[in-house]
Amino acid sequence: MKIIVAGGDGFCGWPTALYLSKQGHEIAIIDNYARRKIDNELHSNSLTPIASLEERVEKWQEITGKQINLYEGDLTHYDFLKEVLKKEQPDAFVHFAEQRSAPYSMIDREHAVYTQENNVTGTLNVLFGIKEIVPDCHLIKLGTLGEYGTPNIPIEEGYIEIEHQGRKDTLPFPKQPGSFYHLSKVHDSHNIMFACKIWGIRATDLNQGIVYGLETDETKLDPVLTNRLDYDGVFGTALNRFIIQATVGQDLTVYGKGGQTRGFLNINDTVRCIEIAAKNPADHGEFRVFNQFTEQFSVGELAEKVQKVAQEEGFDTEIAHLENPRVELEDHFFQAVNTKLKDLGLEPYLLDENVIREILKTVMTYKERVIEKNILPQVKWK
Ligand code: NAD
Ligand code: USQ
Repeated sequence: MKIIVAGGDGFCGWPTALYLSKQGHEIAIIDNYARRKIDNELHSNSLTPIASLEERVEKWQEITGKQINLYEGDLTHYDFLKEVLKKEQPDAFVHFAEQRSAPYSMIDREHAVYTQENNVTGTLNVLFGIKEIVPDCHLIKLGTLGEYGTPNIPIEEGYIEIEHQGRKDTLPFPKQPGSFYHLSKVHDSHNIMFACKIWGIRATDLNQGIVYGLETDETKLDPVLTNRLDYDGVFGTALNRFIIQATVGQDLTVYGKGGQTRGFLNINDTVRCIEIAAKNPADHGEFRVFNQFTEQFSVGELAEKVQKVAQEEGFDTEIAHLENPRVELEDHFFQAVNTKLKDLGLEPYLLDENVIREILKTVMTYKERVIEKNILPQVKWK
């Protein structure tokens, strides 16, 4: 298949591009390097040193003989996007290219506006581009499990059957997102659903949980192929962040009570889920939703798991319950359905102590790169 990976310089996109290339698909990456620029803005860095995208792609070709086409540009620039679509004629468009940090979107008005303009406009352009240039192309869009929030009922995959005043219908599952970033994904989902209905576009919305880990078989082939890894209070995510905190001797930062429960998956499952979606495209006019996570944990539970492994490895690791910078439930019901990807063949990598230990050993080799003052959360929701 010919597949465009938009956001292919990022944490999920880079290993996905390599994995799909290894499986024999023809890959083109679009990226505007916004994430690297945000590192400069925040005076932060990836824990791992990351080569330029040109160097990464050259190294991949040197090792495997496989070519990945590169397009430096912004999805919000429609003329640029149209040219790429005309040239590549993709069968699938994998869309990772968004501002993905909830805290970044909550810094101030400018950051909220940037997040929603970047994400919503980029996705609208992709929809119009598919309609005008490649109407058979399957859009595989990264949404987020947080679109649903934390309702007091089980979360279905996209739709729920409702009986109301004696009548029944299957309707989109209610959305109660917890940041301007998560809201941007809800707006995207609505726009995609509408475009499928009116133009017959085929789309899969992957409501992905929090991704942990960093390396895949492909990124491990050479240091130039190493993936980025975020740990700071703005882009670092639970679990990866806890593991890195343990290696530099900082307390694990559980916000509030720590009963916040989320869906999680290993980066090795992210790349496989994308291939499964690509190989099993949605029908024309179908807006298909998969909940892309493999297990659910509370952040308190994760901190305890990391503490145990870190202590076994000789670290003196404590858990700190910080005042929660976010507005969210800290103790709640959470039960989300995740059967559709498994029905299509996903065999999950589950989290155990050895997985945590392996990530911990990898991150230990880079711990001198940690800018410690960036670890504590600075952005508040209120
Ligand atoms: P990331 O920030 O590491 O990568 C995103 C990439 O997209 C970056 O390289 C950035 O430069 C690029 N980009 C952003 N806006 C762009 C634009 N307008 N035009 C072109 N390129 C642009 O993020 P990630 O962690 O790899 O996440 C990828 C996607 O998966 C995001 O949409 C995110 O919302 C979603 N997701 C991520 C996680 C996670 O835990 N990391 C979980 C669920 C969903
Ligand atoms: N949390 C802590 N301590 C920390 C960091 C986070 O207790 O040091 C808590 C947060 O308060 C929150 C939960 O852990 O309750 C998750 O926070 P996170 O920063 O790990 O993840 P989140 O902000 O939800 O965003 C991440 C990605 C985003 C993706 C989302 C999937 O950055 O791109 O969409 O995970 S989900 O959470 O399922 O919506």
